[in-house]
Amino acid sequence: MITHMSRRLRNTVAPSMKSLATRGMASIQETLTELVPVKQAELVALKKEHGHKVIGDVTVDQCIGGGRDIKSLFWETSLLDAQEGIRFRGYSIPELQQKLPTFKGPAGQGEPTPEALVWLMLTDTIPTKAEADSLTHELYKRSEIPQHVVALLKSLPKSLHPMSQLVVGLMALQKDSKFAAAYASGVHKKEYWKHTLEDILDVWAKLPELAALVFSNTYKDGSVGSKDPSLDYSANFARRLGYNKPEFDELMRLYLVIHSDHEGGNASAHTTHLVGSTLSDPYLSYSAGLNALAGPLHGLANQEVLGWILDLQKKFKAEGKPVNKETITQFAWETLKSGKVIPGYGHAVLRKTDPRYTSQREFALKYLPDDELFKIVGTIYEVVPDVLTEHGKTKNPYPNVDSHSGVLLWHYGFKEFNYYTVLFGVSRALGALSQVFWDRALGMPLERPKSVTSKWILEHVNNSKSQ
Ligand code: HAX
Repeated sequence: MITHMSRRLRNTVAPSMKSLATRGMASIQETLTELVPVKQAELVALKKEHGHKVIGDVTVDQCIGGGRDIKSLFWETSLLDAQEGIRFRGYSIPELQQKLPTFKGPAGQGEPTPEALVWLMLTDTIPTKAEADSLTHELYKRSEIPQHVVALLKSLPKSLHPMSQLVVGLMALQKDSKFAAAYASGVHKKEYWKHTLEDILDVWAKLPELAALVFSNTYKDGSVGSKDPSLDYSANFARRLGYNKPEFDELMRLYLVIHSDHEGGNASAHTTHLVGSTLSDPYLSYSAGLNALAGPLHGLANQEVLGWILDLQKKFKAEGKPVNKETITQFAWETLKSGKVIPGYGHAVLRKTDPRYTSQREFALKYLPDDELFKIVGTIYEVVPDVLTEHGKTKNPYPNVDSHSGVLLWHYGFKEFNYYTVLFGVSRALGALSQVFWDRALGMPLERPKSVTSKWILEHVNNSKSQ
């Protein structure tokens, strides 16, 4: 309904842009210039008409239990359903694969590009191939990293976790924030979004470069592979990391698309949004989001999964036993009994197998069906849900996105698994900062929910009982 309203309003608000946008030739900046007043008007109408209506209650359990399912965040770019999984602007992952432009051409000629998905998340419209390509070009133009940041990253100890190195690099880039400069010069709040967009495009463009530098500084000689303007965002990222195979480029496209956004309540997205709500610029906001992503219950789970599988293999090899359903079951119970979680399983919202897991499994069935670790991941899936169900604690015994990503990378020789969360970090910027753009464009306020004490809760429930 909102999309229809957008189209109707768009036709009246900016007739001069209509012809360009209709022909699919407008740049991302031009398209958003047309769209922002439309979405602003829609939000005003939504608040005016429905602002007073109730969309949920809060229980004491929710208040002290991590806020599960409390509907108090506004997030436009994606929506997560507990049973079905994620939809980006209304499209499931298989639908994105059918509809979004690819590197080679229109939809269907391989994996969609993350640039095409970004266009969709920002504009609520499936881009033409020309539009997606224009964004690829825009990002390529902005990808250079200043020398002071290169030198800073080189000065860091190799033993500093790659995620911490990435955050240090991003924070150092903040010196060039166009939003911070515009704010300091007293720009009118109506103009914030334009400077925010500039920063966001810069951050997206430079993150793969930073990530490649972090990779090389940590594991290689500090030099990165060369980039090529005829390639897309994902293939250039792969080249910078030292990978040169079209199949790996396809994996990178899939990886960057599926990790980009998972509605607003996950810790990395929420943190980015929260920090951004103070008018911290996108560099500061997303650095905070990366710090949240670096926790083992969130993005770091992808490195933990690989470690878990390798430990399992090592243990049974040493004992002269095969890795099969029985030994994996034994290992899973040992993990649980030692007070640890089984990484890659469970979710705060999902109650079924994560469709991001399924899309990676389909990729593996297509490109690496006989890979040893892939087969182990399949066997883990056959036994761990039953183990977790018998264990009786987790609300969702099924695999999440992190349970599959590492083995795909490993197959292509990408074995530095302490680095895997950095790849997630490059991807999550796409969704979290698309929303930060809309936060600024819609003038979203400082985020400041109410906290209460245990004493307040007791008084409140006792008073409610007596009423
Ligand atoms: N292994 C063992 N125990 C688990 C578990 C798992 N995989 N998943 C949940 N549990 C336990 C919880 O630790 C909790 O135990 P306590 O009552 O002792 O605290 C209990 O089951 C209930 O938890 P829940 O309500 O099912 O899950 P939460 O919403 O609290 O937590 C987590 C969701 C993802 C953090 C959780 O499932 C987990 O720790 N999974 C393993 C780590 C992981 O894979 N994280 C990545 C998640 C996806 C993501 O964000 N990627 O970036």
